Amino acid sequence: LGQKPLVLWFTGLSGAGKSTLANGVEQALAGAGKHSFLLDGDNVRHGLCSDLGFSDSDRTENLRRVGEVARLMVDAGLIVLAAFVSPFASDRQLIRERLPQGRFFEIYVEASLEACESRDPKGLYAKARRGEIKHMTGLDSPFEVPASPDLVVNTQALSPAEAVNKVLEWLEKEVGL
Ligand code: GGZ
Repeated sequence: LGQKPLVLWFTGLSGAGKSTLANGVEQALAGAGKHSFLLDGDNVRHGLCSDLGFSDSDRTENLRRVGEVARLMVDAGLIVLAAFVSPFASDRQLIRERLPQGRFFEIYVEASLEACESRDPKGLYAKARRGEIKHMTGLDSPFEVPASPDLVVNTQALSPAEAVNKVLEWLEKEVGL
């Protein structure tokens, strides 16, 4: 295939821009003839994980399944882009450990809770503030900021196009993709 199979794991608050960024990177990789696959809450939580909600233990199980799928896809030679809130460091660490050395890269998509809440593309923060949904990450459910991510992309400081370029430049320079 002429490409290095690996997982790019995008973690961050809801509304931080994980899906937008991962989508942009996928488009660019496809344009360069690289075969990648995007996994995110939208395609996974309706099927593979449709039995799971947002309690701590359901999130852990969601991410365990996604991690196993990502591992199978890496075995098949793909570049996997995974965009999940993945709020717990232990869940992210477990996925890293289940992959061959040097095949898992953690990208922290950084934006303040205030910024994410003001974007609120799906109205989830507003719903949570009204008490209509529970366990909203950043409000009544924690987010553990990555202690040593492979890359940080701040979506308040960068435009969507700049954010994609930051990932692409890093991929070329540090990952050798
Ligand atoms: C966080 C929630 C919640 C709660 C629904 N907390 O911004 P989105 O909408 O499109 O992405 C979020 C997605 C989170 O699913 P994940 O599978 O990524 O979560 S985890 O990794 O923690 O398992 C958000 C929406 O689902 N959503 N309720 N309570 N995000």
